[in-house]
Amino acid sequence: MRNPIQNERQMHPAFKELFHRYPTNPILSIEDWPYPANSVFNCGAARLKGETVLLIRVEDLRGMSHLTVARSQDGISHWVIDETPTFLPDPENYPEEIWGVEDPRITYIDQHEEYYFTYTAYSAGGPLVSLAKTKDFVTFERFGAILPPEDKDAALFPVCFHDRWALLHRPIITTPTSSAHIWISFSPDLIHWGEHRILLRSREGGWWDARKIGLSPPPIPTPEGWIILYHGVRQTGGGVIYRLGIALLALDDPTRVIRRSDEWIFGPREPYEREGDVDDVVFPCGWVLDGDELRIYYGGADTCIALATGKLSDILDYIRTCPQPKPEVGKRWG
Ligand code: M1P
Repeated sequence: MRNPIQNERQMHPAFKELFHRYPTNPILSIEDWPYPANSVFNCGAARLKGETVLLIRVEDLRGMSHLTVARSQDGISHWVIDETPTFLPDPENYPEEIWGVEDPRITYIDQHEEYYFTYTAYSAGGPLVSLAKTKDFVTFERFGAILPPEDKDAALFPVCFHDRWALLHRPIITTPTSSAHIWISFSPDLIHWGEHRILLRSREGGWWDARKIGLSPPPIPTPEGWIILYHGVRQTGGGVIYRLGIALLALDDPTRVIRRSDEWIFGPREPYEREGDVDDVVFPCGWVLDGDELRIYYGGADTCIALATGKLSDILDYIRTCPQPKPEVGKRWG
């Protein structure tokens, strides 16, 4: 077994876990699939007519991804999976999808009574952010690419701020340090985006989130602010490790970071997170809030889908103890 020390550290009685893994994880894997494919992993999540709907990234046997829907009454078991791919790349009409569509993040927009989802379109020029919408996860309308490459890990806020929609995303900037940060941008119509600025930076040196960071599921509103979960990546001699951190943004001004965890709050521990097509990855793209229970659906080692649950009240208690980052004043670009 690999790295038993990490297990012991995380299981120490003084370590209060915010998220608890579902005991029979993974909840979905390729063995459940109705058609041949390589792996099923990062998925968006939504509630529709009392059901939980997952929009799941499926990697086919060529290495390219499409999205397939699975539905469940309890959000845990008895998944009904579409018999064939639900949302295939459409490179004839959307050439940016030539090498697949990946990692959807779903936001229900009350004002439009529709689900919008961002996804990574893998174009010949690199990964970029695309947008589509649906009412029922059966028929879909594409808007095409909304941000150029290289950019991914994007999600919409469900409301407008002074008549502008807001988007979190993660461009890769080529700098001497080659770090990647979470940015925020605004749009009058969900299609044309501007007012770009860095929101949250990857840290440096020995930090767990030093190599790059990216948004995980879409932001969730609470009375104390928007909760955002993000993945932080650390480069080690043995490869990369994807872990999760949390931050709180001001409710009326999401460019203002109120709190950010210093520690990661969830990381690869179980075999289905530690070993797979890409080892040591936990990668949520969707979560569902049901009362005080937050259910997080995440990809394990780019190979399966797992579930972890936490209490929103515990998460807020924890966030209140986190440091307040220095404002980004005067550092909008660099
Ligand atoms: O292999 C881990 C993840 O790597 C990429 O994520 P990011 O660009 O944010 O580091 C994506 O390919 C993601 O799908 C994958 O799970």
